[in-house]
Amino acid sequence: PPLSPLTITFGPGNATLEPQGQVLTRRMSDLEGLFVDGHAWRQAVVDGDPVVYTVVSSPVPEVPRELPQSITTIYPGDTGGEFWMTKGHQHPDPQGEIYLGLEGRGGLLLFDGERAEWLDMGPGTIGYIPPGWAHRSVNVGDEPYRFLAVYPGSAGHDYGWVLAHGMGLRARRGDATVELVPFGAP
Ligand code: M6P
Ligand code: ZN
Repeated sequence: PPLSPLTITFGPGNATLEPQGQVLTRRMSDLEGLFVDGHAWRQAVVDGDPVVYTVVSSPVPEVPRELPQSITTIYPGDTGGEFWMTKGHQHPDPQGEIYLGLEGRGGLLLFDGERAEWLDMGPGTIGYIPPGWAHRSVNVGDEPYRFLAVYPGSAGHDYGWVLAHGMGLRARRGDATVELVPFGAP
């Protein structure tokens, strides 16, 4: 049954949504095959398998016609110089999505199979993901990077698409700022 109208509030530090639905924790071991430096990835798994990001959802379910939301927190760090990031996905049912930056410094990497785009994200930035663009978020700062996502409940998550096609670019730790390099570069 559809949900009744409700309010949802940000928890302390914009870290959670209240009421809260599911909480997803992604550790380094969940990100196999995503960092270009596979040796650094494996070493990080052996060295404590850190939490790379969490996703806290509101109670609105991922079902057609509903409009679920979630807060993703990506912790700061890099693996082999590549900034910590989400797995990234494509929507099997191509539909748009919006991200609202809440805390920290991040980036939104978008790839449609040919063109790659990078959007700088921070508190108050709305990043728009058009239908058909795979998306990955990256923490490019020294603090947790948090954003709110709002997306159609029927959009779904295709992670295999990113493994097959890549994301066009990678975000590496540069001298002063983020360095974007071609996806296949070491
Ligand atoms: C955002 C939304 C979610 C997504 C999450 C983590 O909160 O886009 O749908 O699950 O980021 O990203 P990923 O699923 O790529 O790990
Ligand atoms: Zn999405």
